[in-house]
Amino acid sequence: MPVTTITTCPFDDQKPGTSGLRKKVKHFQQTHYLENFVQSIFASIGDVQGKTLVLGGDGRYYNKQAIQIILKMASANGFSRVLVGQNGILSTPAASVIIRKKQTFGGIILSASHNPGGPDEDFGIKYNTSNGGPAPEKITDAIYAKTKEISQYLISDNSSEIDLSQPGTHDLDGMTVEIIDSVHDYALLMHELFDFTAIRDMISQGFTLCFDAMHAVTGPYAVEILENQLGAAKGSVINGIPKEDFGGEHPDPNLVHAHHLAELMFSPQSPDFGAASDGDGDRNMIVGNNIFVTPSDSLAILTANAEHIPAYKGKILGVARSMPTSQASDQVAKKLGLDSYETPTGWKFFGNLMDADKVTLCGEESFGTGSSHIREKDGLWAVLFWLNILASRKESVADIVHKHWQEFGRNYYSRHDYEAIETKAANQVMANLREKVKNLSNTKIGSLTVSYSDDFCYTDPIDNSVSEHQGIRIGFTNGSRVIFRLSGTGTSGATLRIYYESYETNPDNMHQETQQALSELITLSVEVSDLKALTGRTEATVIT
Ligand code: G16
Repeated sequence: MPVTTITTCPFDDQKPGTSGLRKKVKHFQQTHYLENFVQSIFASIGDVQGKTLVLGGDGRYYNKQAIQIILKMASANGFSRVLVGQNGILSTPAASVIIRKKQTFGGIILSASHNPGGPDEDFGIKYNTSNGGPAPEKITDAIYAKTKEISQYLISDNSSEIDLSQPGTHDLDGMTVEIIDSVHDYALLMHELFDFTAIRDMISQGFTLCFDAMHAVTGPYAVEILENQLGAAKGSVINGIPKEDFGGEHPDPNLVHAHHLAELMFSPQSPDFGAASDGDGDRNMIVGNNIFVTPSDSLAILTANAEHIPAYKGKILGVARSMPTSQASDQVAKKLGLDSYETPTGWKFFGNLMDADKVTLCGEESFGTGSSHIREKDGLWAVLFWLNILASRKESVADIVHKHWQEFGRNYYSRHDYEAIETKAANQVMANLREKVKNLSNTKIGSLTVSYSDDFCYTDPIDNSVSEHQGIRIGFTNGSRVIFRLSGTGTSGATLRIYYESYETNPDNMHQETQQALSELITLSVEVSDLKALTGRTEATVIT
């Protein structure tokens, strides 16, 4: 086998963040940069000899080149087979489906998710283990340790490129490369989980929808499932062709970046249902005619309505949310007698709970919702879950949400992001807060009394692993919360995220404007954190 051993030196910035390693494309294109990280993955996941790997990405700029490099390295490191999505395309949830279905050793997903793409934008890489989920911290820590001591990597010196454009099988120095249909296995699983007949009937009776794929990976999946299989009118999927630069836009499904969809849903021309997904297809935004469903509410509503979905009826083992996600799902769990869990930010923390049959549904405020059908969040799955509920309840999105609030109370929720802050200043904000919260309990801030405040530390109930410094929490006696944390996915400077939540049970107060309802918390958060003095910032960059 023509294996070449290349001598290299460590880079000091290859610590995986919340979801793998994300950097600018040009950073990844530095000599040996990608290769060092890939070799560090292979060195950290056990014996790869004779094993099968899944490989694909969200189609962003540099996806195809990276795939050719990784194939040559997989071959040189001893993998026997790699399953690659056609044209290098695999949404993150589809990769998780394939890893699980084909029982592969693991998978490499190339994506910077909701971050912009293009030669001057972002690229990313992460490893998922055999359960189909993002590698847990013990593996990402091991990968990072390897990146700091790497001195060589292995790569095939075969100069030919594998044709990714057609399904088929190729040989790469004794390793089989199988180019597979990117959509097939995923669509099959969705068909097993949801009542396609009921959804198709609803659509044939005039129900209308708009799905914004944001020029990203979900386009082909959404066209196949929503238009071809469920009968939505042609053109119901917009921006459905994946582009390497996502059309120059930011493929992040929220009211700011999916504003065309938002404008449509709040106009007289609104269809009955709107949704969007992100760069790699794991996030979702749900919008009804004149109503935006917060991701936290969406998780709570899916949990409360699981009985409408045959595959989930009577089968919800528990529900988990990340710490900054609103407590709306806790209210549902309490009423339904389900266990609920609070984990740090990042999907990797849900995997252990699902593998141990503790939870079925989970979600994050950052437009991520999913279930134990895979080990990733799943944008289109959430859309189909909603469509199935709508087909079963025969009510509008707005009616379902309003009735939910009446029954469980409303958790007003918003996140304010302060992007590209100087890293030193952002670290100072967090360091000061860490000291401050030690002495806040029982004190009054404005009209509110602090009930608890801490730096969130999580002990995994399954393997007892401990994750510290997962965000500063200030909880008040009336159920409100303010949370501060630094993003682990950004690529320039630091992003400070401040999360706000208040809980309302009085039906007369359930229809306030969100920022208004949270205004006291917003003001006090800026004061408590000395934000202006330390960062010079007075306004959030993005509010979701
Ligand atoms: C952000 C979100 C997290 C999410 C993570 C990865 O992380 O806040 O909730 O788990 O992105 O999501 P994706 O894979 O869709 O990018 P952070 O650390 O930037 O807050």
